Amino acid sequence: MVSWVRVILVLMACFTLPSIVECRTRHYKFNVVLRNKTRLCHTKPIVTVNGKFPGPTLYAREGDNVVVKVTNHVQYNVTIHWHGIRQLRTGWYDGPAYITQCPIQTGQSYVYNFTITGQRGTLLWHAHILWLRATVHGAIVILPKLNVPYPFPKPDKEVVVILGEWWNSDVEAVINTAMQAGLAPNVSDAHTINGYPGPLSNCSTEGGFTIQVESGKTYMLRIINAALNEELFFKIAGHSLTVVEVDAVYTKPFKTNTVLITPGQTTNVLLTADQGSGKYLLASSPFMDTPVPVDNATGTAILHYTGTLATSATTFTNPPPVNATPVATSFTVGLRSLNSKAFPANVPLTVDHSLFFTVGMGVNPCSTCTNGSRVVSSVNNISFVMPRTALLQAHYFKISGVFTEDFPGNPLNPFNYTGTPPTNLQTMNGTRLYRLSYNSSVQVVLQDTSVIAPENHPIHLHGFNFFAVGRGLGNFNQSTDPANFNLVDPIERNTIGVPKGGWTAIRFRADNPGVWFLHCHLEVHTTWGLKMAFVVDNGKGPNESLIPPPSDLPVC
Ligand SMILES: *[C@@H]1O[C@H](CO)[C@@H](O)[C@H](O)[C@H]1NC(C)=O
Ligand SMILES: *[C@@H]1O[C@H](CO)[C@@H](O)[C@H](O)[C@H]1NC(C)=O
Ligand SMILES: *[C@@H]1O[C@H](CO)[C@@H](O)[C@H](O)[C@H]1NC(C)=O
Ligand SMILES: *[C@@H]1O[C@H](CO)[C@@H](O)[C@H](O)[C@H]1NC(C)=O
Ligand SMILES: *[C@@H]1O[C@H](CO)[C@@H](O)[C@H](O)[C@H]1NC(C)=O
Ligand SMILES: *[C@@H]1O[C@H](CO)[C@@H](O)[C@H](O)[C@H]1NC(C)=O
Ligand SMILES: *[C@@H]1O[C@H](CO)[C@@H](O)[C@H](O)[C@H]1NC(C)=O
Ligand SMILES: *[C@@H]1O[C@H](CO)[C@@H](O)[C@H](O)[C@H]1NC(C)=O
Ligand SMILES: *[C@@H]1O[C@H](CO)[C@@H](O)[C@H](O)[C@H]1NC(C)=O
Ligand SMILES: *[C@@H]1O[C@H](CO)[C@@H](O)[C@H](O)[C@H]1NC(C)=O
Ligand SMILES: *[C@@H]1O[C@H](CO)[C@@H](O)[C@H](O)[C@H]1NC(C)=O
Ligand SMILES: *[C@@H]1O[C@H](CO)[C@@H](O)[C@H](O)[C@H]1NC(C)=O
Ligand SMILES: [Cu+2]
Repeated sequence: MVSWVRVILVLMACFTLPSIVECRTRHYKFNVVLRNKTRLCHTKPIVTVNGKFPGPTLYAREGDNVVVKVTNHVQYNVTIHWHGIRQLRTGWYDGPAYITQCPIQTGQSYVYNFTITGQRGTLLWHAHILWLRATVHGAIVILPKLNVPYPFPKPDKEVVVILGEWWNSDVEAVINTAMQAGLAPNVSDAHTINGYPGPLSNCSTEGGFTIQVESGKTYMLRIINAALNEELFFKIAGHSLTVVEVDAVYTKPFKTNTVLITPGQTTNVLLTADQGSGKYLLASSPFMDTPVPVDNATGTAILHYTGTLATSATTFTNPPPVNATPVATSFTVGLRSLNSKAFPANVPLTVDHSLFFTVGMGVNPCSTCTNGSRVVSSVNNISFVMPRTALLQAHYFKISGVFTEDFPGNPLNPFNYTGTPPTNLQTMNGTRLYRLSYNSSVQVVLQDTSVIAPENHPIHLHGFNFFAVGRGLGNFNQSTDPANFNLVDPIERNTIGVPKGGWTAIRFRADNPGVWFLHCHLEVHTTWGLKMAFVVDNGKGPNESLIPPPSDLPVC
């Protein structure tokens, strides 16, 4: 009897929030459905998971097996990416369409099944096809293993804060129109916090997100940037924030008034409710230090002290100017890995593959486009062409003709990347991959170019965390810059902003066999071709090979 009660308790607990009961497997059902939502006084159908915007939070503990059955009830092809989850040997469940899987077509289902190994903190899940992630996204909360404390004082309460965007138009129409014209797409109409533009929106029927706090208590905000196209500043009037974790990696506590968070990044901050009472504005605003159009509306929410009258005035805060490079830089360079005994920073100290990738724009001819040309993006001058067969299947089943393994490790035609651009701005097209042997150590210098205009690019690597060992403005100099690398406690993460007109050096160990996407997390740049992939060989030992594909893997 007692054991049955326990079994029922375990099952109940494993379908809901993590509790005192230990779970090994957590099951979720994601139904992808259309729902009408109203924001900015404007109603339109959006693609959602389970009808929610943002979608449901996925809770797990480090070490758990997570099983999510995704069923597609909309007219679009769908895939879901578990952004930042290592997916050790389970690349079939990573999610980017045509990279690790064919899409889940209308009426079909696919069961994602992965184990969370060596990670704890906040990540996000999102659609990884078309521009669906504008509305198909949600939080992944990975608690430490049972009875393992945080390496900082336990907060009294935790709150998920998802920063996003809202378009009054259909997002697929926005990008399709832009691609036909060969021009930049429209920017969003509002920034949102947990789905709402907030109390400053001029639409009186708008709700907004409110965090209720009690004076003297400490809160942990799990902040996620789920926006498509904009890096964001986040701040709270009258309160400072202490960063303790980014991209599910603990950091040295870092106190700041303003957080910078790029699309795809996550940041846990501690907030002490150190004011006696009142209402304080939370603000989410864009960071863009290149003069291109941005949605400059500020997304807002309210920090509300218990006992404060709803009618009392809100303390406001001015967001940094949109081009506040110094604010962005001081945040970025202030972050360090915790690098404690329990959570060491295992930075590769030697380099087997030393790669240099330019990231930036290009212009290709297009006779049907508005201007006779189209804006494109590239890595090492190659605009990545999406295959029709998923790359991981092609790799595993040795299907030829889908990709080549000749992605150049260095630019074919070096130029002054941050000086006057070459006169010929055209790019090559190709589905080229770079091959890495198992467990080799890799350094990639990501160098922005000034083609069209220098711009900050948040680059995301699938399947790995990397260490951001160096950063600078201008052109990377191989003979002088490596001497200044931080190989002791550099920040470890899965997405990093390459500074405008500068470079960032990352290092990782290729200990995860499969095919792994690297791309700009500004969706417009990904669409334009700023993406490539690594193919990582199997190792020789046990547990060093990609697992066989599941029987329900979608086909193209
Ligand atoms: C959204 O609302 C419109 C107008 O009321 C209605 O025609 C449509 O069926 C609704 N769509 C969804 C997905 O609920
Ligand atoms: C108020 O909202 C309407 C409807 O979204 C919009 O057209 C208008 O520009 C907004 N005005 C201001 C001042 O934000
Ligand atoms: C998930 O994968 C594990 C390991 O491959 C396997 O044992 C388990 O049966 C799978 N679960 C589901 C629900 O497919
Ligand atoms: C883009 O914005 C312009 C100007 O606001 C608007 O007229 C147009 O309909 C928008 N295009 C799409 C595809 O939403
Ligand atoms: C926001 O952008 C619009 C259009 O790009 C511009 O007219 C307006 O001045 C900007 N507002 C601010 C506060 O920068
Ligand atoms: C069209 O091309 C010209 C010349 O390259 C450029 O100056 C202009 O900005 C382009 N127009 C748009 C809308 O991009
Ligand atoms: C590259 O261009 C920049 C900006 O014009 C210039 O300052 C720098 O000296 C150039 N570097 C080289 C190596 O020519
Ligand atoms: C990029 O490739 C195109 C097409 O082959 C070529 O015309 C152009 O010169 C290349 N640019 C650079 C910087 O390599
Ligand atoms: C790449 O494809 C575009 C069309 O998308 C074309 O305009 C361009 O010429 C192609 N470049 C090469 C080098 O083939
Ligand atoms: C990978 O390489 C590191 C550094 O050389 C080594 O410590 C580790 O044992 C290797 N792992 C495997 C699985 O070979
Ligand atoms: C790198 O720096 C050294 C020393 O300052 C300088 O001599 C060299 O020209 C630089 N190389 C490049 C490519 O800028
Ligand atoms: C969905 O994906 C399949 C497989 O790649 C493809 O054949 C089909 O055209 C796609 N459907 C849509 C609506 O894009
Ligand atoms: Cu970019």
